[in-house]
Amino acid sequence: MTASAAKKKELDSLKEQIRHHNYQYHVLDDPEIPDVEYDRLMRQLQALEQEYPELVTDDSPTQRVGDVPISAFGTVQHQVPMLSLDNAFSPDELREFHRRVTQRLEIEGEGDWLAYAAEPKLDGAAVSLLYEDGTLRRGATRGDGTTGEDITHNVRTIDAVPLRLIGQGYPSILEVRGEVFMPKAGFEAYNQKARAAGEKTFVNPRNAAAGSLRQLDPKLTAARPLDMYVYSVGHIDGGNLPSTHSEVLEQLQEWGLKTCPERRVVEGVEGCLWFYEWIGAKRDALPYEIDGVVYKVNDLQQQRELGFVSRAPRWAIAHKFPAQEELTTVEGVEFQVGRTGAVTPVARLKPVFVGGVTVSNATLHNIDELHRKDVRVGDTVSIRRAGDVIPEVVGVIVSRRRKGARRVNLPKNCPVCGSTVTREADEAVARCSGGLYCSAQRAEALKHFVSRKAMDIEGLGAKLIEQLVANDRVKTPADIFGLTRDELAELERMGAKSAENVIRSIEASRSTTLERFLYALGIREVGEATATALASHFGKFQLIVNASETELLDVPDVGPVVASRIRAFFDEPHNRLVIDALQKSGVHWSETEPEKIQTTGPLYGKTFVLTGTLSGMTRDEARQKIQARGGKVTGSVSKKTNYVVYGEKAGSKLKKARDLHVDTLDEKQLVELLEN
Ligand code: 5U1
Repeated sequence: MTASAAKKKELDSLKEQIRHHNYQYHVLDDPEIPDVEYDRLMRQLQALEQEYPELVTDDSPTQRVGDVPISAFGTVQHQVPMLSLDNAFSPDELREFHRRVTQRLEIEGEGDWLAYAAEPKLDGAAVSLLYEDGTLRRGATRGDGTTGEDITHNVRTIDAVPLRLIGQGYPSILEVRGEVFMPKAGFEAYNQKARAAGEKTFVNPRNAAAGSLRQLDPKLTAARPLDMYVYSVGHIDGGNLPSTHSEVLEQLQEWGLKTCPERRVVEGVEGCLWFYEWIGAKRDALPYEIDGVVYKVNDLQQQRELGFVSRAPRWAIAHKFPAQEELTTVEGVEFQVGRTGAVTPVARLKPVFVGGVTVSNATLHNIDELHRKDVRVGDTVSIRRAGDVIPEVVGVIVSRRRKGARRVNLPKNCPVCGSTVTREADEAVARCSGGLYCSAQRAEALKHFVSRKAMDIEGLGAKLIEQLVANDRVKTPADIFGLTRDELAELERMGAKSAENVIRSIEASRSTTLERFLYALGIREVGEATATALASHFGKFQLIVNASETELLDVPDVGPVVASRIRAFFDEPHNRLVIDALQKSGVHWSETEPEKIQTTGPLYGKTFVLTGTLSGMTRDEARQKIQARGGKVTGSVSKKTNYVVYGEKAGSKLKKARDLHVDTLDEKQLVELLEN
């Protein structure tokens, strides 16, 4: 073999391996190797390709993101039209559809055995992918169903879209269709980042997907967290497919294309309705947004018999969920004050039924967002309520704006306590400077204090706290422990029995744990995990109160910002008074010895950061082992860090380690170091 033939062989083998791992990771959601190993393979391939540019092929895993933006989208003619779906909005409309199907197929009786393939209807953008001899040649939008736009450069950047099919037996021409979507987590994270940076947010995951695909620069698309499920086949040539829709999808999955895992074959209308209920119950927990379900006659021969009407097949229907977006009018904009003083604009709305509930308030997030969307009192706005997410104003229907619609500005003073509202230069959030003088902040702090994961005082709900704060009966958390049954019984919506129950919960909450107590204090940036880490590191409350920022940085998960917030909290005399009062009123917990910080041992003087999931031990066990040998484990990577230990799905800390040239250890290397 010549040298270059040997290199080509090596290159092909690397590409094959990477394709296999892409499939395991993106399609089957079952990675076989850690991310770092995948990165190594990828880097090996890149290095080889750099050395032998003549061996770079279009379907190489390194060639997802092109260098050059395109100047305009070309058009694509769909050989087989991309159809749309008829909708059913009720079980009766679904029954009507089934009746039409059975009648056309000349099925006698109810046809309640007829097989339908049922799938979620994703809220994304329909896309066609064309494979020639297994290589992705073209990606296109649906357009008007006949003519779409060429978005090949962008679909190539989506990890779930294979640049080459795997396995065998695919037709020489295989065109598949499916939905490109932005998973909920990616959508929320993108919007949060955009909001904080004062940039435009996406109105919903569908726009996010469609907008991302319509970028001229593929680098922009590559930075968006897009995914794709395929759900049908368009044009094929030079090959055969199975005879039912469900088997076709299984076959596509075997060739490396990703299909929605939440799909079932069901029988008749009752089966379809079962699926609708089943997926509806799971809807909020699904990682992607759906707006209904799709039922398709499963047998492809029957599909052909049924045919089409205008642009929609007679063999499929979308059963829609109630709308998640609706129009209504803004009756006012008020500013709410949260636990940490954040002043948030909230639109008061003419009540509207959306996403299954009546909505009369919607968040506008912050004043910049309100101004960017230019929401005015009197405007007609689109409201979105998806799952258990707080309803939000998507945008204004400017064409319906009436004369005199009133603009809204950030108040100079807190609407609750009158203290000055301030805003730091680099923050989108404005805050009331009143601290615990502000009754709104007090009420929110108290609601947090009694909440389930904090002191867990059952029965002391939001309404009750608001009453107690309004009549100045409770000013600080310590006052809760002085409440009597009789005074509670006199409050609105309380009786002797409920008052008795609340008193009993207050009583029980006196005996708590150090981590719950720390969390209950509501220190900014100290969530449950940090409270637990502080408690197990220091063991004793007073040690935390007295800890310097440097000592706090020794706690895993505590970085400089968190350390300074903790220090500032305990430096505030007012907070110390409240803590004293709480302890005097009998709030107590058991304490432990602080974790031993060794001053000797083979790892003495070395600082470690742990990231990702380890397989042979938990991160906590790894921390204990390092500490037992004199090492220190901290939560954030800096130039002073000696080692970053990474497990699977390691994230930004590993990247930071590489950026700062900090040594990294995988689990095996850590074990070796511990054994030395
Ligand atoms: N899940 C799914 N969504 N969706 C959309 N299947 C599906 N099928 C479609 C469309 C437009 O059309 C086929 C019936 C061709």
